[in-house]
Amino acid sequence: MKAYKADKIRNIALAGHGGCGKTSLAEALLFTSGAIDRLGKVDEGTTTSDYDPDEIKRKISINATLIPCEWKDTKVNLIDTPGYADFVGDVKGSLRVSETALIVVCAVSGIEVGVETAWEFAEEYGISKAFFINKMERENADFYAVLEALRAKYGSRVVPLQLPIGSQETFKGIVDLLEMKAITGEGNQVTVGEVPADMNEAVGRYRDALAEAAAENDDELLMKYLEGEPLSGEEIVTGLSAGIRQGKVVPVFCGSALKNIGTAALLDSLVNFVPSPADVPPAKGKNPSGGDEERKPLDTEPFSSLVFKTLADPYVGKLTYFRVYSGVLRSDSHAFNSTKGVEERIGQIYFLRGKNQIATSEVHAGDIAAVAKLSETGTGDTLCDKNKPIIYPTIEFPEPVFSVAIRAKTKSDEDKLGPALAKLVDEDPTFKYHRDQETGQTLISGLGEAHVEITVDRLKRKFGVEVETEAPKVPYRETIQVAAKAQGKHKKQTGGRGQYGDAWIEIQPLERGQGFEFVDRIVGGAIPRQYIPAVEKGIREAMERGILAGYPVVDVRAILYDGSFHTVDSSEMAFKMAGILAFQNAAEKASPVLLEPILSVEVIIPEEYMGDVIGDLNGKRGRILGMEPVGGGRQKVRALVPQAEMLRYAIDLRSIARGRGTFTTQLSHYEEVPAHIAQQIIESRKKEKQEE
Ligand SMILES: Nc1nc2c(ncn2[C@@H]2O[C@H](COP(=O)(O)OP(=O)(O)OP(=O)(O)O)[C@@H](O)[C@H]2O)c(=O)[nH]1
Ligand SMILES: [Mg+2]
Repeated sequence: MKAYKADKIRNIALAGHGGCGKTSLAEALLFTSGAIDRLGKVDEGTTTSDYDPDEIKRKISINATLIPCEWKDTKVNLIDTPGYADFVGDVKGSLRVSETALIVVCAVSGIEVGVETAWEFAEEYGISKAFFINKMERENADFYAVLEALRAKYGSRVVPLQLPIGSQETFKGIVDLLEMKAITGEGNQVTVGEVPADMNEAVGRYRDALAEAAAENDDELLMKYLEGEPLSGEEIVTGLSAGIRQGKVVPVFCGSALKNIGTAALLDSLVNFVPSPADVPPAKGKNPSGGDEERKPLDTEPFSSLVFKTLADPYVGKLTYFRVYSGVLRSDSHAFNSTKGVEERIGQIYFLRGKNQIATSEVHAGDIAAVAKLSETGTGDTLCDKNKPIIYPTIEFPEPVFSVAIRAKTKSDEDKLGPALAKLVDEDPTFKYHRDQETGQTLISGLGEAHVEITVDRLKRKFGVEVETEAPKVPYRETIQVAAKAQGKHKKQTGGRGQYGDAWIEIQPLERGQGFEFVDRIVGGAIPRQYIPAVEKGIREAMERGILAGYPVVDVRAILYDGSFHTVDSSEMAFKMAGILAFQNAAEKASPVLLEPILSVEVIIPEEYMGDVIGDLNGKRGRILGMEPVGGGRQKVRALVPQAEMLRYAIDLRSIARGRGTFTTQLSHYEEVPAHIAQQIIESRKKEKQEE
């Protein structure tokens, strides 16, 4: 593949709801453009884009995949993104480096949450948008219903450039509303003919909408239009191109990815209408001293690029995908990672098509490529010319919201686990892991159940590490409610030298969050100085072991006020034992209770789900603190909810709010567990201990 210049490149991310046909469309576009000579199928695991074994197994896209094709001397860099919400990280990264979001909508299901998400991200990045209404040949496909729903939701700037000829089983092609021609047939085997007579009314209506949208982007055209003069085809094209580039016009295309109908016309439109990297404003960033910088999309500017994806390969190493904003990068050279302030050696540069790597000697401004084995560079970093550094804003990824605990199956798995997890974090910015100090579990976290499951699969497949998963443990704690005094006496006389330690303590409850306090009130040498730290050590050890269910005891003051010793038999060891016994004896009398972590939760949902969300949180023993509108018809609900009830909230919220909700949690404080629930926790903990 030759290296293209900016004005001959189109960077287009395919986004949309899960299963709307993005991958199938990408495959059809590749086939129509002649990039591949067999049309693969998602259901057979043979597409160019879904080549990853996890994707083939599940028949869904998990990773963003780069699939360039060439059409009319233009390179169309398609990036196929996943539709399933768990993998939204790659959607963000891909849209960030594209000029256009081609949002695929199912002609049967219409606007689903994945459509809304894609639209919102595209708005956030200020890039052009276009719709492709897919599955036109399917039963119940209804182009006009979907089109009007899109116009109702996103405004009259949403205009079709095409109308379907036939529908469902009779769907056979499209009418090009600009050329006023019928284009029928499969792939690039198309016939151009007259507009069918029975479509005149619809064609007239939507051509009008098109002219209106075109006129709105050009004052001269607008005058003409308002005076009732018809606009020429050329004028409409000029007005529309400008409108699409500025995001003021959102064109709608249609077809069938499965039957490969409409793809040649779509490629024509993408080449003709959506912006090239040369059509958009210069890329903005900062220089390392904090001042503003920008780069024009020209080969003559200093090199600059943004890393939007990293793939961890156990054999080849790391593969770094980057989008060039300015200048040229050559194979076997160097680049400066301005985000981290380190120089990277650049080896062979590749254009990628699915898993196929096509070596290239250079990559130009506006294009997308990949390079292997960078040592420090991660997703979101800027790579640039060391002498002209610029730092582009990094990519913001959603925080993980769902965790499971993992346990290595064997000792050898255990040894490999740490490094493997670190590599997974490199390739997936929405994945995190950490060891919970209190429960001792290793937790892995992602955006949902499927995400976490796939990560476990990846651990095994890519790094040969097998783990078992289990529910995260809640880090309960224990405390006391009233003060109590007790003696701890450790005395043993078994031949030779004996052991003797004797301590009297009082324990008192402290405020929540105060931890542990030790007070030494020994007077007159009842316990020799050197043994007092040993008593404290014993108390601390007993607190770690717990009273009721083996959870650490917190918020206690222990006062050591009396004791006795033996000149020969006393030792540090004996006084530590005395401390342990004293605490255990006192704690039993101090009305111990179980404490649980309470999370401060914020949920953002469209207004219509507010009642259900609040009802559900109440059912989870939550306390609603308040709600407030946050714009876009959405509400933020704030609540305090026990962590034990929130372990699967990512899944619950998705079903309550049909994927339209987000939430964050943060540890707030510890509170007493209600008695009946505490009883269950204590019982199950006992069982656990017996099994150990
Ligand atoms: N009838 C019909 N089915 C289609 C069409 N396009 C895709 N499909 C089917 O829809 C299913 C999902 O297609 P994909 O191409 O994997 O959809 P996707 O949008 O890439 O899905 P995700 O990557 O998981 O979000 C597959 O069974 C396809 O065969 C189409 O035009 N018509
Ligand atoms: Mg897909």
